[in-house]
Amino acid sequence: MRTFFLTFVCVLVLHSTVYGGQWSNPTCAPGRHTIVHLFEWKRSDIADECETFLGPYGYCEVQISPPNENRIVTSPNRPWWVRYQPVSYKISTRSGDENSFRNMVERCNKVNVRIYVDAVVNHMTGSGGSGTGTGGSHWDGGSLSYPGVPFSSWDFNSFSECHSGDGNIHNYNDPNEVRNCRLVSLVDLRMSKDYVRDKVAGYLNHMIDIGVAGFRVDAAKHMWPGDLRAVFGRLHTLNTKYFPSGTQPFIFQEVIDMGHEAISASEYTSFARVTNFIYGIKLADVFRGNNPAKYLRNWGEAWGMPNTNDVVVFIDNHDNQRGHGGGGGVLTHFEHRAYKMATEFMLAHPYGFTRVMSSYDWPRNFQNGEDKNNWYGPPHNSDMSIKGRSLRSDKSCDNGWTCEHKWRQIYNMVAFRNVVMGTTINNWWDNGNKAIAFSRGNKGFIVINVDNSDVNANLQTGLSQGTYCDVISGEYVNGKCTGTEIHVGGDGHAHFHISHTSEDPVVAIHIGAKKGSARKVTT
Ligand code: LAG
Ligand code: CA
Repeated sequence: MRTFFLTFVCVLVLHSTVYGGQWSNPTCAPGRHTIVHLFEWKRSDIADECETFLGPYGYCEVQISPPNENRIVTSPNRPWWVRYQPVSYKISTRSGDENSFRNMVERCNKVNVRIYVDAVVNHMTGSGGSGTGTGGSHWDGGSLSYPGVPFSSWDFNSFSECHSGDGNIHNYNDPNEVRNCRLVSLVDLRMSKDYVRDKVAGYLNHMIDIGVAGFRVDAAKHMWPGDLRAVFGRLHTLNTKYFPSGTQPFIFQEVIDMGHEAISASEYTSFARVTNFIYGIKLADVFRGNNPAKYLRNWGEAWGMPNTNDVVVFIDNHDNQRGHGGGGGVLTHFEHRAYKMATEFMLAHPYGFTRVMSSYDWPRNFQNGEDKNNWYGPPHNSDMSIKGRSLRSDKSCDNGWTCEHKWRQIYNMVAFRNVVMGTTINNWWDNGNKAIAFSRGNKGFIVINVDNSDVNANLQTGLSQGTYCDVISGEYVNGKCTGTEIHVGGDGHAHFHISHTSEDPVVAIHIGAKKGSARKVTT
């Protein structure tokens, strides 16, 4: 009897290891599978971008910079990071006011592109100082007064919750300190209080009702999983003007877990997704040629990463591309050749829910390994308003905006991912070193050469006979390939020659860019 009971319990435990929580399902329109982070963009530019580019090219959704009122810092002059210092939950920032926000949400949803909001709810401004925020609300970081919400000193963690001595976080091996003390001196909300939970949920619900489809939760590691669950439990389902009734928002939590701290990402994955920070670090190693690409054969959970349904993956984000939040070492647009390869691999591979970064340029200034200019805000006009992104004829951006999401090699792989979704990796090939290839079922095939010799090989693609357009060197338009053509024979084989000195040593083909059939960017 006892053995039976124990077995029964064990089976139950095994079965309860299900992946993907209540808020883990991406809320994309059908056939779309990738987020683009339009870091610091103006609302009106995002709306235009949804209509003219993101909709037609198959992106699922935009992660937008925090829309709520923030502190104004003029020394240094309007750094990007002030957007992570909330003053109130009024929608009013340099990116736009509530009207422009509503307009953006409506126009993007109409063309099947969703909006995910970067939610900064762990803290308010830095301690000390006072002033007026971007929406005209007063704030005082000394007396802890934020009348725009309103929050007062009762709503913040104090020395009764935080025992670090000076109130700041120092010891990342103490979960209590990480969650109840101040992150880089930012005044820490007491989320154990119902009042605070209600105010935060009220802010998120306001945006859900307008039509947003999900949230990136900033600094989630610095909040108790139970508190977050309690806030998420108060959220409305999505606006039925755009979504089936009963749809839950998609939530991914920023938990920087490199595997050597007391807090682990797994504390958060039973209810929503987490950002996978190890992912970009490991791929940087491979695509800089420091770890042979052949090892990517079992890329995914086998590399010590969380379950595929529990993560959002990315090559770089707005923090680690400039040495903040989890540090540097990742590939960025500054290292464009390896960056494109890593992004192409990410989008071709089934692991995780993918996010593409879209940045602006800044003049890096390294002194003793540290970039002294990593505070630079977005391109701006002389009155400090954010500059619009102008467009060049090849779709790329100007005015200081990098727009990685509009690089042909990247947006064509966003479509590749849509077209092959639901298939597994087959027909793996490698040269025993740094050149690899694989198919996604019988729908797509990619060859990547990180090696220092050419790939010159006849490979099994798994695809049906015909002529395919390589979507890295060009694309499929008006029935023609603007780049290289790849001929797949009746036996599924095709010949690939990829020079190791090419700027883009990659070939990718899929059934949505096969000559003679309909062009497809979604399914
Ligand atoms: C994050 N993770 O949990 C981001 O990875 C991190 O980049 C965010 O900080 C943080 N959450 C808070 O949302 C960013 C900048 C910081 C900046 C902070 C507040 O990385 O450098 O701090 O936003 O604007 C700045 C100064 C600090 C100062 C603080 C308060 O850099 O020196 O103590 O403001 O005044
Ligand atoms: Ca906290």
